[in-house]
Amino acid sequence: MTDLPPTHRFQLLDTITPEQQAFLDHYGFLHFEGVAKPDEVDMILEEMDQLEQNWRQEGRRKVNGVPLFWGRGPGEKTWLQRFAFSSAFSRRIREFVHHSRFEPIRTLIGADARVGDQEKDGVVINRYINLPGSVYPKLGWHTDGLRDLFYLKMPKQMLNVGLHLDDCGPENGGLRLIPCSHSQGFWSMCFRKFYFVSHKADPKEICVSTRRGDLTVHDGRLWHRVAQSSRKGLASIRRTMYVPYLTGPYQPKSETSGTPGYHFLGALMRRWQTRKFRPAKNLGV
Ligand SMILES: O=C(O)CCC(=O)C(=O)O
Ligand SMILES: [Fe+2]
Repeated sequence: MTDLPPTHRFQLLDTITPEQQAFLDHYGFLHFEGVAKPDEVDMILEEMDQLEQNWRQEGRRKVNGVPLFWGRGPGEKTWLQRFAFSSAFSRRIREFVHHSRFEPIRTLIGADARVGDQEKDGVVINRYINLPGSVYPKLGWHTDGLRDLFYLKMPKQMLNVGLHLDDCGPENGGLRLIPCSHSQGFWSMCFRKFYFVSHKADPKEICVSTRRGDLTVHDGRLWHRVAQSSRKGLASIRRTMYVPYLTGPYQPKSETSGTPGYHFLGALMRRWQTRKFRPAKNLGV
């Protein structure tokens, strides 16, 4: 149990404190303030621009079998809205995600946990924008654990670690989650919401208002969504970087790896979402 309200923000120290552990056990998530410094966030944003430029030149649609989400952005060019395996292609991002300050987060997941630079979807960077043609203005209700089923595994307890690269208050959409929903059992995890299709606000949800550089950790069984911004265009940009910490056998992906099943579902849904807007053939997957 914890006496703290679900909107409480912690400082990341050398270890996870008993208070932080109790908060995570109870609510299913933790929010740490100012974990990345402003120049580190700038560095990640620069690396993203470089990766986008390289992949656009190569005409890349997938990395290690995982689709890149090309959509429309503020300019004329197609705009990359989901970067997979970013740390495998950027030395500076790789060095950052392996920094010793994340040790308490890593050991929270397991004494032998590792950053999955080459596994699952790698270190993913999401770039949301609200404008016509955006393939990623929002993300419907889901738990991250159920994705494991597509990897033909029962969902294990897993924690999802996200670095927030923009200031984002409720008016800009952002992360909404239902505190304590991680402990409601398998039935609720499967059927409480219509996976990825439902976007409706829940009376029990809270908005995770973030500042640039904040870190959140959420239990993979927790129900969450990303709300659409009430702003339009450039002012609605929201960027997040998710770092997979994995345990168990090492299962690296390569360019010959197949596309995970849930990405076919996602591609269909993005097409549906952007059906009225088809400016170029090379959008989507
Ligand atoms: O962008 C976010 O904060 C959440 C993204 C998310 O839930 C996901 O990719 O599974
Ligand atoms: Fe998620």
